[in-house]
Formats: sequence, structure tokens, C-alpha cells
Amino acid sequence: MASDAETGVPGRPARAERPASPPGLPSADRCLVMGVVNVTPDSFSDGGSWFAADAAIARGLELTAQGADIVDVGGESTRPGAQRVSADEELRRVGPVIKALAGAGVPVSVDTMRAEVARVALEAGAALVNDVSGGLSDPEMPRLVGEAGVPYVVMHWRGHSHTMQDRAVYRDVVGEVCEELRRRVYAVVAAGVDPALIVLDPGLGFAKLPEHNWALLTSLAAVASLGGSGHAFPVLIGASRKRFLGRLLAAPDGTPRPFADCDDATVAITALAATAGAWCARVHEVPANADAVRVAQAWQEAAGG
Ligand code: PMM
Repeated sequence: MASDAETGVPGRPARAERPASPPGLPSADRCLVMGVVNVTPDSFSDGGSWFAADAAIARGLELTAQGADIVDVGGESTRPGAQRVSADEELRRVGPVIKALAGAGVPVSVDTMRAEVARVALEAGAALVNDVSGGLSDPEMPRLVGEAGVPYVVMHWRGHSHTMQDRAVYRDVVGEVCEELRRRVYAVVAAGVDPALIVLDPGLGFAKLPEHNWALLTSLAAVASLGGSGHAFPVLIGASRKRFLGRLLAAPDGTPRPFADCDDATVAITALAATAGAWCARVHEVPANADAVRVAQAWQEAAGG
């Protein structure tokens, strides 16, 4: 069971409802929607669509107009098997996009595992660092985020994309993910990150088989409290267009549904996760997900929650 002392989060109230947004980010009485702009040629869900800076900027503005509360800009694909790009290339991809979107008043998140990229992104106006490695890939990242005093997404991660699916081995996936996230929270707090600025993410699809993703999605309260029953961190989920949805919706001959035809399933997960207390859903197509979080909000209000 996590306690104040264990999590380093003194005074964070125990509550069943959705935790508030970290300072500096949009807040609402509902689950937030994070729209994705992958400035990459090879992301598995939207690779190549927004690779040119102008296209990426236009897409970010479009997602915002469609109801995205935050726009997540990434320059490195994390699809299973992906090889890494250089920091220079990552910066070349995301720098102008973040600068333009933040300059237009869009709350921007930078999706990066590199402190150097995060530093330039924050200078360009990013409001949130989304680190899928939870500070494991670049040991400099937690210190940088701590000094910058910005919100930090700490995702569950077991290794880079080219090897991660070999690590999808669990006896008790919820317990192990909570324990591994708890260790990351200790580490990033020790490096100077304010616990009030931490957002947790179970890392759907990252060293996870479909059954692991479903177990985590149905245990969001456990993830939020790191396996305890008290303090709750905001939780971000990234189910959008992931392979486990394509497998769920496979054709009778077993052929997985193409990722771009999994948006309706993504919306269903957004509604369910929002009702279960998720703080934010990271999605590729915003309009129906923006509707779904409002349906979930009305549902919860009608249920008295
Ligand atoms: N998934 C992807 C990229 N970034 N960030 C967070 N916090 N959570 C996720 O689940 C996540 C992420 C990979 O998906 P994409 O390549 O389709 O964007």
C-alpha cells in the first residue's frame, strides 16, 4: 500500500474522483483530450501524414479547433521495432511545430525521451513533457523537468522499441506496473520533480500484450494510486489506434483491423476510461473523443459521482 512517505506526496488528498490537472495545464470537470501530432515518417498510426512542419502545424491547430485540450508533438516513432533517430533530427522535426503552436496559444506537450529535446521544446513554449520512458532513457530528463517546474508524464516503460515486446512478461501486470511506476516516481521526485506535477501513464502497448493492456485499463484507480488506496495521481491513457484494438476487431480469418479503422474502438475506450477516472486520453482523431468525454462527464454527474 502506498503512503505519503512512500510516494513522497504529502497532503495529496485521497479521493475517488478524477484528480485535478497539474498547475500550468488546462483543467475541466471532465477527462481532457490530448490530440496527437507525430512529426515522423514512420509512426505506426499516423506516420508520414504530418511530417512536413506546415502540415504538422495545421494539424495541431485543427485538433485544437476540434476540441483538443492539449496537443502532443513528437518527433520520434515509438512503434514496436522502431529504430531511434538522432537528437538533432528530432529537434529539427518538432522545434518549429512547437514554437508555432505554442505561439498560437495552444497548450503543447512534447513527446520525447531526451532532455536536450525537452529543453528546447520548453524554450519554444511547450507546457508539458511527455516522456514515454519515465526518465529511464535519459537520466538527465528528471533533473531538467524538475528545474523547469513543468508537468511531467511518467509512463511505464521497460526498454526501447526494438526490444520492448520481448519484455512483455508479467505474473501480475497491474502489481508490477504499479511497483515499477512507484520506483520511477521516487526517482524523479529525488531528482527534483514536484510530485504535484506528475502524471502517470500505464504505457499501453509498451512491453504489453493485449491482455496486459486490458488488465491495466480496467485497473486505472490502482495505477493512479500506485497500487495503494489513498493518494491519486492524474492518469493519462494512450490506447488510440493501438494494435490490441486491431486484434480485438480482427476479421474472421484473424487479420487484424487496420489501425485507421480502430477510431470507433478508441472512442469506446475513451468513454469507459473517462468514466473510470482517467485524467486525459491521448488520441489521433479528436472530435468523437471530445464528445465521448462529455458523455462520460454527464454520466458521472447523473450517477452522482
Ligand atoms: N503512445 C505512443 C506515443 N506516445 N505517450 C504517452 N504518454 N502514452 C502513450 O501511450 C503513448 C505516448 C505511441 O503511439 P503513436 O505512435 O500512435 O502516437
